[in-house]
Amino acid sequence: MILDGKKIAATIRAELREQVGDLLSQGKRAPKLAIVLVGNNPASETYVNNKLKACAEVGIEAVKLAYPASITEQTLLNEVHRLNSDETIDGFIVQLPLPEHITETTIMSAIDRRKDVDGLTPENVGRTVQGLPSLVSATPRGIRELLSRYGIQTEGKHVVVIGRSNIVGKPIAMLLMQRPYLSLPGMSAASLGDATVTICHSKTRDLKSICLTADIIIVAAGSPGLLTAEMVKEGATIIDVGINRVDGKLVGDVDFEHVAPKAAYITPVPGGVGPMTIVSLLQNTLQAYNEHTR
Ligand code: BQF
Repeated sequence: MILDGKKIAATIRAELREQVGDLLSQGKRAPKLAIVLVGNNPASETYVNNKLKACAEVGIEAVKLAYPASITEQTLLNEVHRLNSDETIDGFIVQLPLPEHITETTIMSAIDRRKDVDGLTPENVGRTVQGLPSLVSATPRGIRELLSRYGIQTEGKHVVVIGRSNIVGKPIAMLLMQRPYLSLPGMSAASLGDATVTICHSKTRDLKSICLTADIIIVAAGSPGLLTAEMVKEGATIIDVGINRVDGKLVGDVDFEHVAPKAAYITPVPGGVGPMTIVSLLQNTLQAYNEHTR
């Protein structure tokens, strides 16, 4: 069965639109997101446009703040500080990747955790790991929401995560391992967690044997066709986080054609995790608004 992220994301946007509508009819202002974009990477521009369009659909105000690739780290830091203290902005993101001369962790660390709707500050990552209320990184939040809405349980399951990034691999592993009662606000119905998680990466030996023991495989490696059918147990659930352009086509990290027949559930690319990532950003923005607007 295909996990239809595009459809679930549309459902969640409709829910968010209602929630924002309720705020407005109570005489409150709309939530507002700012997106900082540095340089002119075409993929980043597409992602930012996806975010702006999704905000417009649910009634979240959004502004794009574009800067040349030549911006200094200090000027960008000043911009982050300005956004931290701008009371009209509920949350903001700095679109990644940043140009080589800017250190991403320096910028992320400067963001006020209450406005960190990408969930990438050390404070939010730490709070997420400790099971404290936090803003959760958008892709992991989206994956959890997708599993939850399809009623896919994780308790006692072996989850193999391929990829150890701060944005996807590390946080999704932590979240699915966590005791669910420590789980975070804004989550729907089924609580996810209590999984046994193995994190694999480019230096992992015998990835195939490890994957063959997995009930759920989450692939976030950025390597097209990495997960093949011979690595997958019959009836496994496959979550493909990869976004690669091959011959002008968008493909994931999974050899979808051959893996899909063995999988109980599988996400497509496009239309799987990607749309869930976008909608999670909107959920995080509404969460930031609700937690800090009186
Ligand atoms: C879809 C991203 C790598 C590096 C930085 C929908 C998106 C993608 C695909 C999207 C991504 C990937 C985003 C689909 C945002 C996800 O239909 O499959 C939406 O816009 N994404 C990003 O902001 O930065 C990235 C991937």
